Amino acid sequence: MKRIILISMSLTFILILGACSTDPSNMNPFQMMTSSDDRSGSSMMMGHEHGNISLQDSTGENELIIPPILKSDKLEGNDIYYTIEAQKGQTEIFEGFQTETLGYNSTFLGPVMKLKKGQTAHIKLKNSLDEETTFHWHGLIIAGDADGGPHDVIQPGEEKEITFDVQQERATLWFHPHPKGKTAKQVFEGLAGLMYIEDDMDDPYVHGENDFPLIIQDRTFNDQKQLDYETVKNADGTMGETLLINGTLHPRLTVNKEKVRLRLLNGSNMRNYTFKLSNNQSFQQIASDGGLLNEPVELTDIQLTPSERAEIVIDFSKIKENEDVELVMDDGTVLLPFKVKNEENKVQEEIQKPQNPITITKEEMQKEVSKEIVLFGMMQHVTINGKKFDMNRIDFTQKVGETEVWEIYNKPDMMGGMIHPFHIHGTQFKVISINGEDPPENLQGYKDTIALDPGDKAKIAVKFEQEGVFMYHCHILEHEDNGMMGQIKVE
Ligand SMILES: [Cu+2]
Repeated sequence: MKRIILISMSLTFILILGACSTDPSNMNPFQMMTSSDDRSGSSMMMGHEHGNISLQDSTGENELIIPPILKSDKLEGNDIYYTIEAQKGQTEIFEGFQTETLGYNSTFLGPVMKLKKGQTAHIKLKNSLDEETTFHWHGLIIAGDADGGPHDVIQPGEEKEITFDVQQERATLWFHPHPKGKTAKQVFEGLAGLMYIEDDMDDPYVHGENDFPLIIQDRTFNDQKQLDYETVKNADGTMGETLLINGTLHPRLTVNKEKVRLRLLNGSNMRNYTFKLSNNQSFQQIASDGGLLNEPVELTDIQLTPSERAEIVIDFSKIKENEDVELVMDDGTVLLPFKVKNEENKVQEEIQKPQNPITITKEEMQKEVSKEIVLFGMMQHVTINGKKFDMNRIDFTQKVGETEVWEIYNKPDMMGGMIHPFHIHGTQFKVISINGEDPPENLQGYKDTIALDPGDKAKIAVKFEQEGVFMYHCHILEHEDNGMMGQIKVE
């Protein structure tokens, strides 16, 4: 194993050297090698061993911070008004230290914005940063001009209002910046918030009581406990040794002996997580990126790549007295110890299914492939269909309301390659097959991101409900910033 790593590292080195001699804008290869040495730990990637930093266990000394629900500015019938402000600030992540951070309506991360199917949302976007940014609604079905892609830049000190109809089923979505070449840095520094789409159906879970969002991120802090992105960045995705959940260092979560819903969001720049419970207890996945699955799926572990979400329900009434249970990674890294209160077991109703969960039909999923996407490369040399992102080039077109079948291929490179999470803006798609096989049950719901292992070929059924220019890209944020992105014009 060690030899393979050595060979793979020297190959990386040769590749980097070769690359740098042709492209003077690349990072200094020695800098890259030194910033990535002594990085080890569980294998998050296939092939590329460099850049892998192991994550420190959570000691559980701090109770998890629960993001507040954002108060609307106004609610008039079906019209709801919100203000989202991107701002700079200082946050006490480490006791006794002030860390320079970014946040939405706060100094770090952001609140939960709730929208209801059928509402018209009016969102005032304010940029109080000292750099340009955009406001992208990840997973939201929305027109291209309100989607917050790299075209929709808001300059420092400026504001803009967007209006859209909420037309999708209940789901856990999120929002983050998407400025060209700067997404990774701004997310790393703290810009990320949650958006819950709701409907009129009863939901037995209560935010902060037995319904908890978990924004899972890894970060590197310097000796002064600052986030110094320029020093720690990695062109294949920046990892850190410090785990933050909802911005909480060493989090723990106190729960009752009852069913608890966790809304997991992998908000990391590049790290993949396979989540499980330390006692190997199973849990139910009830929702994926785009909302509720047709049926809950019983699992003992679940992988989420950057930007993917899953809603899971854990039954804590099954925990024995004095049993320690933790949310862990597949390598045993402790992410979130649970403190189970020995209170009466509450009876909880099952969550109701949405009325109309299907918008892409089985027949539409039988169509021939009409778009082929090839993901390839590493570091600065990532491409889609052999090309780098060009804001002035439209790569594909598609008609509004028409379902097409896209084939996505993660083409291996000489070192094997790595997992690329492929994301499409402005829509929720269905996975038809992965390498010719039916997707696992928990990938049969609506998705906006699909993780592809090297060599994987997936077919997905994609329909856009709204017009405009939309991005599709790798959600390793540094790959996105390095041009692993294309544009589709929907008309
Ligand atoms: Cu990628």
